[in-house]
Amino acid sequence: MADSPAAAERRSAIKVIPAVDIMGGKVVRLYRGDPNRKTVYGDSPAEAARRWESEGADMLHVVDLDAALGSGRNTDAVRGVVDAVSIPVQVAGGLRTVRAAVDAAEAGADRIVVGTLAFSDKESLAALVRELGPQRVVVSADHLDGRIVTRGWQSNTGLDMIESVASLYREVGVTQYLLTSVGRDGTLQGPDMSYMGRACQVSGGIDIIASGGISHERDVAAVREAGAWGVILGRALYDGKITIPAAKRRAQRGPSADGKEEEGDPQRP
Ligand code: AMZ
Repeated sequence: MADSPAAAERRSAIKVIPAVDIMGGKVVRLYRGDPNRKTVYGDSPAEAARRWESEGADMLHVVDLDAALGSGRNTDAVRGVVDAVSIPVQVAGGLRTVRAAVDAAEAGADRIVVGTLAFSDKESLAALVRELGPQRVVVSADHLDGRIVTRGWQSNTGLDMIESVASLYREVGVTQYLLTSVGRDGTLQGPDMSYMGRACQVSGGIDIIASGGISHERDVAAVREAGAWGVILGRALYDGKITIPAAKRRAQRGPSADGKEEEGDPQRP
């Protein structure tokens, strides 16, 4: 579907969004969401958040992994991130009731990300959208080969991801989506362009944040070209394979950004 001029303008530079995933109070990355394949990157989520802000991040994506997996909560650490930075922060993981999500918003989260609630309780999702407004509610469409997974990615709902996004847009008025390719997450294999592109085609009225597999700045240009509104940087950022300034350059549309695209691009392994 063609963008309106306003939507095209809005999409001129996509948002570069580092992830701060928290487990046991520490900053971690998982491999394909597997809690047994965890890399610890630091003891202080707030410190990581301040670093990404100082390097130019547009906003932050904070995930309470223990809450998403049902193994605890990192409420203070999440609050520490929200309080540490002045850029917008979206908070994810374990927000499974309207009350919990609204509480997180009232504690300072600019946007609330819900996965399990969105795909198990449409009424509550609608209530949340009414309460906070569509700009502050992000549905996490985490998928394995196009099927929605929930509950820390341990449960495959069998729901078709593209159809689900389309129906939540039409029926509930959700306009913000995080699209995580679970099979790519933490693998540095590059984004899943096929599902990404299809999700971006659902409607010009929705914003898609691409997540999972981003390994190089050229991946940022690829998801931008597919129509994404934003991109999550995870393991590649923590491993130093990508920097925020480089990602931001590729996040811009236009010849000056694209003209440099081939410079120094190593082959992905
Ligand atoms: O890595 C995982 N196993 C994982 C993860 N990163 N499981 C869930 N999540 C994230 C989702 C989403 O942002 O990408 O947690 C959020 C969803 O949590 P919930 O509790 O709303 O389903």
